[in-house]
Amino acid sequence: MALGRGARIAALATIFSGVGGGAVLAGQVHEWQTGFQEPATSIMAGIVDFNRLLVPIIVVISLFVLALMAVVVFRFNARSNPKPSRTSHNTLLELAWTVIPIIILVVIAVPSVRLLYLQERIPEADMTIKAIGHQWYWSYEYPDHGGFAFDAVMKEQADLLADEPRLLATDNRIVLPVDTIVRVLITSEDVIHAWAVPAFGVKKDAVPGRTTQVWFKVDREGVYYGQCSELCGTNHGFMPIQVEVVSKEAFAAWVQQAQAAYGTPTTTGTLAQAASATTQP
Ligand SMILES: [Cu+2]
Repeated sequence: MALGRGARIAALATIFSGVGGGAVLAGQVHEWQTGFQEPATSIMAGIVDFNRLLVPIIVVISLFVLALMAVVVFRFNARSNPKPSRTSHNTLLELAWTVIPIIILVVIAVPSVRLLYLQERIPEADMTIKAIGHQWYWSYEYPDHGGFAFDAVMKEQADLLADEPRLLATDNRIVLPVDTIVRVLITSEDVIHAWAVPAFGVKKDAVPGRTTQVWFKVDREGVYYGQCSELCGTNHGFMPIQVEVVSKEAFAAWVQQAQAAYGTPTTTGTLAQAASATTQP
């Protein structure tokens, strides 16, 4: 589909305006994006930094190997090198091609394992929510706030608010407080899904019969979007995740409203949902 001139200029403006122009778009993809979304957690900032370390190393190694192959192809083919050398050992060279790769791997492994440790070691959480995957929507429970629960189904295009992106907005959004360590328990009631929010640097499989977990502490308020990231069936692409991060006061006010709106549940409700979900073909 051809973009109008206005849209193209807007897209370019977005690319070059960086953080400032991204303010509205924080937490979601934008046109012509090639890199990561702007990080909203320290973990995602760590992932961006690690990527910055890794890409130059990969590029240099790839170019070096390409250059070696070019030398072999052009200088040592049968025509340009009819009498091949019969050298079979070179201690210095053998030492170098063992030690240098080890050093490179250590340089990569240390920050990599450190980052993995920070991701996987769940700190003492200030609050916990539960995300449950269904074909094809997510439902959420707030066990620390009276245990209310709700479904989050993707909005049709006609229902979108002005600032909401297509295929990413949901009818009910998760609301969370800023600067709070949130633990998300993740499971599924039918097939394997995955709960992923790129700006938070989290992605974890939702496996039926198991509970997995992620944590994050969001630095700034805003609306963040994610998607199911495990092929889970026909509507896999239509079960987005929308998280609104607000001040602690606004969150407390929202909890009041949510408890009234979504009620207190609902072991029965959840079981009923489970039954209906599993009877689907
Ligand atoms: Cu899914």
